[in-house]
Amino acid sequence: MSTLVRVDTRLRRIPLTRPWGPDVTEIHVVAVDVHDSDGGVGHGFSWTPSIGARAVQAMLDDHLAPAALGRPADPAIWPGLWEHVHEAGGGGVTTIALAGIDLALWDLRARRAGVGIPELLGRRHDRQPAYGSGVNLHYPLDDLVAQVRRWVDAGFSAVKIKVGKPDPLEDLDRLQAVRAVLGDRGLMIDANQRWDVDRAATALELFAPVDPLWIEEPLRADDLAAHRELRQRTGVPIALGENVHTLHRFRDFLDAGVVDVVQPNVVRVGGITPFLTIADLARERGVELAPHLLPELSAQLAFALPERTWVEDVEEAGFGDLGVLVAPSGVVVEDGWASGGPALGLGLQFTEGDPS
Ligand code: SMN
Ligand code: MG
Repeated sequence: MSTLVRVDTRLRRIPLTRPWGPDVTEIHVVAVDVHDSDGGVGHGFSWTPSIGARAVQAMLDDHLAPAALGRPADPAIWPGLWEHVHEAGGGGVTTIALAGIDLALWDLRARRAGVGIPELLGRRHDRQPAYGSGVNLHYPLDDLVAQVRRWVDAGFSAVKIKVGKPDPLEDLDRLQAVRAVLGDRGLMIDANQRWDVDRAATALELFAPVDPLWIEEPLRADDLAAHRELRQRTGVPIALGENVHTLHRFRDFLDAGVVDVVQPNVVRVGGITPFLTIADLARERGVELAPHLLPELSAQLAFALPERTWVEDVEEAGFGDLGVLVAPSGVVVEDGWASGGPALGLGLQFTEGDPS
């Protein structure tokens, strides 16, 4: 087995075509290249939309890269690297940074095998269903309705919009306008941790006429006790996981029986290696999995999972759409389905761009 001889990182600031909020005009990627003793190179990345990109890069440069050198160039080094940085937190900056190396090692492995990631993992689907999604709480109602029309015209069978306005009656107005455009297509709603238990229970009762498929992150993702309480007060399926960083914490939520759809973000949990373990755990517990965001990567994993898995397609947020990839990933979202995949490796190599 070859060993790691070099790890390079590069921070990229990526302007968004349309801001995700008044203060979110760009997102951040730390491109990570690993080099092994046989001259192989793997390309991975860490991603953090608005908070902590320089901290992630420092975690990689100061701690993960030095600890990785000399170890086998294989994703099996994940537990040792996690242990190494755990003092700084079991999840968060540590796992986001670790994902950069893990993804690069999977890329290297797939390139060596001469296949794309879905084939390396064992492809089981040519396509998986995709839903249209937008960071749109700040959109005026007309813009929101126009966005939902675009998704309907593009052939999506389900869409997700934000809720969590100070007045839930305003959310209800927006939801009713969206429902009128959607007909009986699926409507997921996402509160991005904005409510407490009382507000969540009240809002969900109010929203019953629009029949949401799931409520995503109704409460602070750290607060398991609050989720237990909300579970008693609503019948709306609960989705969460984009702010849960470890297998252990996913297990807590699953064992408490408070989650219907788990949504690990492959980068935030530390890469493909832990993502697959979390997917196994969800399957064991009979709970649906819907990977968070990063469609060009999440779709590749969904193609290799046994179950039908939603792929989230956030408008104007794919790396290809944002023009930062050396070559297209090969993942295509069309007529409400994700299909395709890279011919070789992960297919997500970032252009040089401006140094920070
Ligand atoms: C979301 C989170 C982070 C970045 C973009 C979008 C959102 C989602 O919560 O679930 O899509
Ligand atoms: Mg969300």
